[in-house]
Amino acid sequence: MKIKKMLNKKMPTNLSTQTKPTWCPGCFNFQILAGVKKVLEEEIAKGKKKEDFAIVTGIGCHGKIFDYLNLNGINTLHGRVLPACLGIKIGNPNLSVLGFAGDGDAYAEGIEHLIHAARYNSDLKYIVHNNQIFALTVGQPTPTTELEFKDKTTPLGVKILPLNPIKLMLASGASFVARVFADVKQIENVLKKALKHKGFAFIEVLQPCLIFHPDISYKSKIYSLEKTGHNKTNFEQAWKKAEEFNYCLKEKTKIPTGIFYQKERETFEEKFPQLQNLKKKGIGWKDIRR
Ligand SMILES: Cc1ncc(C[n+]2csc(CCOP(=O)(O)OP(=O)(O)O)c2C)c(N)n1
Ligand SMILES: [Mg+2]
Repeated sequence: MKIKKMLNKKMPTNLSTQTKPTWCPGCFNFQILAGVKKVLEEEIAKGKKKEDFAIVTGIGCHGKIFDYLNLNGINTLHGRVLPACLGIKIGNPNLSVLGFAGDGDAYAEGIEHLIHAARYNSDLKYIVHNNQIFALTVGQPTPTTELEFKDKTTPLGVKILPLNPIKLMLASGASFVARVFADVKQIENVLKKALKHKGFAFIEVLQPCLIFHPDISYKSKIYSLEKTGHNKTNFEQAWKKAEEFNYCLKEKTKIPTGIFYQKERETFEEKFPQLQNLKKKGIGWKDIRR
């Protein structure tokens, strides 16, 4: 009787793998991994199956998360996380698809996909590990590196104002736009809401790179939008909040975190009846080919 009770009780599924992480000790990627794992393990404990999820990662330090999460997916080409996510979603719209990209991946090589993913509003969750640097290739500036940052490839310092991805996402029609600091609790909180959101959810994670972009003063500069009574359905308010941080850290900089904007609208999948049929039947691409 006792054993039966134990078997009936849903145990949280462990999404860990045997692979030993090769991230630097103390890397903020560990925080992202822990937050994502916790949320997905909870989803599985509540009744979802491991097979209901698919992950896609890019190339870079962030991309190693693929090896540390025991889930199906693709470790794709640099900059091509979103097309791979969309392909998986079209193939099987019943899957919950999560993409992980670096800032180089998302805002340099893959920027064109990001704009269209926001427009399409496919039901994908996209997490950008923004350490403001191409970390795996040892620290060259990306489109969100701050002014005057110097490295061997840019000895005179960055002279071009960084891209503001929050504004880009708002302007491109994203239905869920958020930013968090790389802290387990913040990631958990926003990812849970993103999973409930029907449509494209963009989550930028501000993440110091301890080796090539080690400024950790973010932590003292961030504040929670939720606590200021921010109205996330108000586009103008979201835009104003997005303008507060231009990705250059100064003494008085304040960085808003949390959900800037959320408004559901028809998804990419809803626009296509053939995808709706697949969804109802609960089948994937293998079944269509038969
Ligand atoms: C098409 C292509 N261009 C360049 C590279 C070289 N490359 C590998 S990792 C990397 C840096 C990745 O930076 P980012 O996406 O920010 O990830 P991070 O390492 O910072 O997590 C680059 C440029 C590549 N693998 N493929
Ligand atoms: Mg990076």
